[in-house]
Amino acid sequence: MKCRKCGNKAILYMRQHRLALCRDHYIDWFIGQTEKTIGRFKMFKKDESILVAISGGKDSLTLWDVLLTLGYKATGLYIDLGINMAALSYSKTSMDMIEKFRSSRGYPPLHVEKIQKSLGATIPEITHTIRRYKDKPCSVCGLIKRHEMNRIAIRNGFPVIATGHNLDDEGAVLFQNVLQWQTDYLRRQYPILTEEDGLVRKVKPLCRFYERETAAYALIRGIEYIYDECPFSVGASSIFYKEILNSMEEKRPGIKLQFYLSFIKARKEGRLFPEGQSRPELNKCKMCGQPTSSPDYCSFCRLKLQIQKEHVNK
Ligand code: Q46
Ligand code: ZN
Ligand code: ZN
Repeated sequence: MKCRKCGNKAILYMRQHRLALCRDHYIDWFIGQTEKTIGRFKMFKKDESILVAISGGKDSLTLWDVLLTLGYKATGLYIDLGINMAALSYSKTSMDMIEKFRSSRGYPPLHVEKIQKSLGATIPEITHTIRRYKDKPCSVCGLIKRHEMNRIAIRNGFPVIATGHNLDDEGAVLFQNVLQWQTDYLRRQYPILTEEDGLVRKVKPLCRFYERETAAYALIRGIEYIYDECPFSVGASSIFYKEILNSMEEKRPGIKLQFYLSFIKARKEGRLFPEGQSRPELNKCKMCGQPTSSPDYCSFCRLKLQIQKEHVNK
C-alpha cells in the first residue's frame, strides 16, 4: 500500500479514515491531529505550563513527545505507586523508561511523587491490608492519582493537567457508563474538563487516536516504553469493554471512533445534558482543602487517616 501524500511505501493503514501513510507523513499527521484537537477544544495556549501525567507507557510518553515537539512547556509528573511485586517491578521499570525518554529528549523537567511518602503506603500495601480495597486496586489507585495530580498542579502553579488517554480508553469507559447509565460519570466525560473552584483543568489531547496509532507513533519515534501491563490490570473491566469494541471494529471499521465522536458531539450540542443541570455544590475537605461531596474529609484524606490508624505498612 502507498502513502497517500507521497506515494512511498505506507507503514500504516487506518481503515476508519481510509488513510495510508509512510513513516514521515504518519508522524506529521499524528502531530497535526493532536494540535487540531488541542485547538478545537481550547485545551491550552502556547504560553501555559502543562503538567503531563506520565506512567512510562506508550500513550503518556507519546503525548509528552508530541507536546515537546510542538514547543509547549510540558513538565512530566510521575506518581510512583510502589507497584513492585515479586514477578514484576512495574513501578521501577516505568521510572527507568521515563528516564530513558528524558535522556533522549534533553531532560525535560519531571516531578516525581511517591505515594509511599505522601500517603504512607503503596498500592500493594493498601490492597493487602484495607478490606474494602482488596478487590478494587484500580478504584483506590484512581482516586489517589486524581487527588495527587490536582494537588501537585496547584502547588506548583500549573493551570492544566494533560493525560494520555486514547480513543480505546475513552470508548471503553463510555461503553461501560452507557451500559450502566452512569449519568454522573457521563456528564464528566469530555476531552476537556474546565477548571472549577479547587480543581485544575484536565485535558486529553490524544482522545481521537486508536491505541494502535499511539503505539505506531512511539515505535517510529524510537520511544521505549513499558510493555507489561500493571499486574493489577488483570481482569479489569476496561479490558473486557475494549475487547468488545475491538470485535465490533473488526466487522465495522470506524465504529469505535463514531461511537465516541457522536457522544462528544451530542454533549457539545447540549443534547444529553441540558444547561442548568450542573452537578451539586462541593464542599472543601477539612484536611487538604480539595473539593469533595462529603461534608468533612475527601476520600484521599479518609484513606490517609485509615492508613495511619491501621499501620498499613508496618
Ligand atoms: S496503575 Fe493503578 Fe492502573 Fe494498575 S492499579 Fe489499576 S489503575 S491498572 S492505569
Ligand atoms: Zn509519505
Ligand atoms: Zn482531603
